[in-house]
Amino acid sequence: MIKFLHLLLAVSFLTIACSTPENQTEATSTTTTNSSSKSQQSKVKINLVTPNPQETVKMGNTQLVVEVIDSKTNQPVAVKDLDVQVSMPMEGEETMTSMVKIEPDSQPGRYKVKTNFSMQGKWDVVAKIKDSQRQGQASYTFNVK
Ligand SMILES: [Cu+2]
Repeated sequence: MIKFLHLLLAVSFLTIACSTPENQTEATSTTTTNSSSKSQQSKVKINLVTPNPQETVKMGNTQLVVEVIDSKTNQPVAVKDLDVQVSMPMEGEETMTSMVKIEPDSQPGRYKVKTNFSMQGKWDVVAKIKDSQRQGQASYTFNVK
């Protein structure tokens, strides 16, 4: 819907072209049978700290906070490379994506994710760790009003 609006948004909100995530498959393989060089990798969870998914998220600039938790110790852990993709699937059009800026929060293992929900509707946020020693992925959906 609203092609003109999208055009405008593409210009003013740093919206970048649709990028299909190259690998959506989550690592579900068992770590015990991993014969590759990845045997030193440990799994992490990426939890959403704020906002509460039940909360109403408003259109525009927003900040999410995520926390990376080591699955073994259940403790927050700082990671080298957290990647977050923010997108809105559009019917009959290319998926909208938004730029993301990630900054460490005050506590180790917590990260501020700054982005822009440039339109009302459902936005998908996919967080991924690219750290060579840790592996994890999480996705959240926000119903932006
Ligand atoms: Cu849209």
